[in-house]
Amino acid sequence: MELDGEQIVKVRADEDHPVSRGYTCPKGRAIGMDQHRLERLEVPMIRENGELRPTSWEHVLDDLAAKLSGIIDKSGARGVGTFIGGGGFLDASGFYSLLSFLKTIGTPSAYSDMTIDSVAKVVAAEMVTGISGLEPRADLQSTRMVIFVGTNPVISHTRTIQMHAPTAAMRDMRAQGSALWVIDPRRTETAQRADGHIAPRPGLDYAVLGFLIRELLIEGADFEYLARHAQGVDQLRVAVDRFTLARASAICGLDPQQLLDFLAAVRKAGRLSVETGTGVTMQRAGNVTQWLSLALMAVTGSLDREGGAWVNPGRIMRKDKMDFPAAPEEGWNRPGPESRPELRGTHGDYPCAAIPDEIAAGHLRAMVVFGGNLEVCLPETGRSYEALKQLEVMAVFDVNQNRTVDIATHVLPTKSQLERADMTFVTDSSFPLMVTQYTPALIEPVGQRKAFWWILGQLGQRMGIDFFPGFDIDTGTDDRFLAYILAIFGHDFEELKEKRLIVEPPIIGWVQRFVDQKVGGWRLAPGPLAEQLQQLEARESVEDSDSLILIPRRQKFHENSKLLDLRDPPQVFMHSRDVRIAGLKEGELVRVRSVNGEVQRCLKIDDTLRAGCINVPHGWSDELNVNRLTGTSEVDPITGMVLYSGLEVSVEPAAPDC
Ligand SMILES: Nc1nc2c(c(=O)[nH]1)N[C@H]1C(S)=C(S)[C@@H](COP(=O)(O)OP(=O)(O)OC[C@H]3O[C@@H](n4cnc5c(=O)[nH]c(N)nc54)[C@H](O)[C@@H]3O)O[C@H]1N2
Ligand SMILES: Nc1nc2c(c(=O)[nH]1)N[C@H]1C(S)=C(S)[C@@H](COP(=O)(O)OP(=O)(O)OC[C@H]3O[C@@H](n4cnc5c(=O)[nH]c(N)nc54)[C@H](O)[C@@H]3O)O[C@H]1N2
Ligand SMILES: [Mo]
Repeated sequence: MELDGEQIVKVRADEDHPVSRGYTCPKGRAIGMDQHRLERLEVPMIRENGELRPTSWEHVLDDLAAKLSGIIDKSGARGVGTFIGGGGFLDASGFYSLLSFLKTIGTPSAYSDMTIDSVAKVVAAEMVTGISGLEPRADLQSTRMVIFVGTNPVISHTRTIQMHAPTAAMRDMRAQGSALWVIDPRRTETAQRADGHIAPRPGLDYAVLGFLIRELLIEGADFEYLARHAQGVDQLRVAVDRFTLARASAICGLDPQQLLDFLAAVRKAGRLSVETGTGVTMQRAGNVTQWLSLALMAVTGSLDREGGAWVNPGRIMRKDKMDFPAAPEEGWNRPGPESRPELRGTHGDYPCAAIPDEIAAGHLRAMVVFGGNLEVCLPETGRSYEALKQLEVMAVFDVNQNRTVDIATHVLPTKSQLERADMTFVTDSSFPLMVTQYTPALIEPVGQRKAFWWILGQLGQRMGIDFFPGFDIDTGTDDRFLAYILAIFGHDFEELKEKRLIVEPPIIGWVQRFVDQKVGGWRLAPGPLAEQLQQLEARESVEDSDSLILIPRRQKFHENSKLLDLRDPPQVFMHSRDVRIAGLKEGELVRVRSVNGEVQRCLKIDDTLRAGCINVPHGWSDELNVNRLTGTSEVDPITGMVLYSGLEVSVEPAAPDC
């Protein structure tokens, strides 16, 4: 960062950085602009007599602590809920603090992005491997073939493969002889750089994977490996039996030759890694597709093996050194919240779809929102946003003003990324390398912003609860808090602080040992998933439907609800064929409708989309919010995940110009 006093003038890449290799993405480059936004939060605020007003830290903390304690005394701990969003996951100390808060007060009302993003991964991994949330990762140096399903890393960069320099990494991989294939109804920026692209009708990827598995189990599977390390091979064979070449190509709307070419590429590679993204986890068949992607890796003898996919145990947590039990075949799950018992909890969370009902039932009376923009990210905006307004306490910890802050009762401005010392921690097990990086604070906090850990610690003192045993918040600093977390996991902070970046070689084989010893081999056909696959057959039509199918897409200059650059306006993207059929014109204002609501945006033709699909990218607020179209009632029966991909919508003209 080039600084002029406290002003960020320029962001440049570090050419010598072993991970980024001199690359930055638009999100990183916009960090200065984000820091200096006009609408940033600088002082605490409190709602009194219906109005949100600036106040002192003393007053906001006293009031919030008294209200939270009152709710816990009267309705029990479940009355206090938490939500952690994208801004919270990036703050190592903050994330750890929120977990301590949840655990110490003992509330089950934990919500997060997990259940509106990729909870299918958590559950499918539990069922197949016994380990929750395990994400096999391509080894960029040695994987022979990478199949991207429903992910566009050239734009999104993260969450799936976490490619820090995606185009360079893909170029290097192809140069070293690895094959890159993409399954996506859109010819994405990633697909344009791959060896092959399959564009099935949305939501039917499982048929493509099912076809590959079916054929490999006839010829090309690693049978010796399966005999030693897997169970349920016969049940898997039965489950995918209906995906013959003819049927799979008909229901997916594909040329059979494409599937044969794909199969030949898979057989040639031998080992491979399947990287799935939100295009998979947000669709109706999310769990099943996730399962079959794990099964495809197992069938090719690629899971946790050289040349295939490895599993990062996290450089800080080191799951490979921990002793924990394997999840049962049905996965870990706990009862759902009382108002929506059918929405089972997963990974310590209740599904976000339950929030409006839990508030209406009076079970959820306070929400602590850490780095999440609930107005934008939750399904069925009308219902969710109105419900949040009914809360007695809506405490928002953020750095910027937005429509979630507008309805808060307490606003607690926290230090931004540049104002706090921090380290990679929460998501380190999904990195493509075993790496930890420390960064000191670069600038002083603006206004009265405080560290999240400090704010929670202060609340604890007022509530008579110690959230951080052994840590003195009165003398604490960001560095001391990081040292406190690292000590819990047996690491030395001083070493990290001095080196700034520690990279270690990948650890391969630890999951295999776990699965052999504690599970008795990969469970290739978990009962609940085989049942879901069976049920999907009823929806498999070989006819093109007349409805348009809404699918997600990330924008390059937008980071969820953060607009980074006006080059990315709020548009609806449609194929020219569909535009013609609907009698629309590019550049006009269109109204997109679903059974849940409507949204109006400007129309743009995009022939990289498969005809029949439509994109209304997420991240826009208020009238432009795509979540006006999504719902809280149709949810996945196993995970409680809402349908963000695969929704039927219609489009009509609204006005000749935007
Ligand atoms: N229809 C539809 N809905 C979706 C999606 C979709 O594709 N379609 N995507 C879903 C997915 S995958 C996700 S992850 C969610 C994302 O939903 P959110 O997690 O709500 O995502 P962001 O918009 O990134 O919100 C981050 C918030 O954190 C704040 N913030 C940024 N930095 C900091 C910080 O350092 N400290 C604090 N305290 N706050 C900070 C920002 O100002 C912002 O208000 O949305 C989900 N919702
Ligand atoms: N620039 C930018 N980067 C981001 C974000 C952002 O908002 N902007 N958000 C961040 C977050 S929170 C997340 S979770 C990640 C998400 O990262 P990704 O999962 O890579 O998200 P997308 O780039 O939307 O890619 C999803 C792809 O799925 C495809 N798709 C939709 N439906 C289907 C389907 O049924 N089958 C198949 N096979 N494909 C389908 C879409 O066409 C799209 O190309 O990105 C992160 N990075
Ligand atoms: Mo996400």
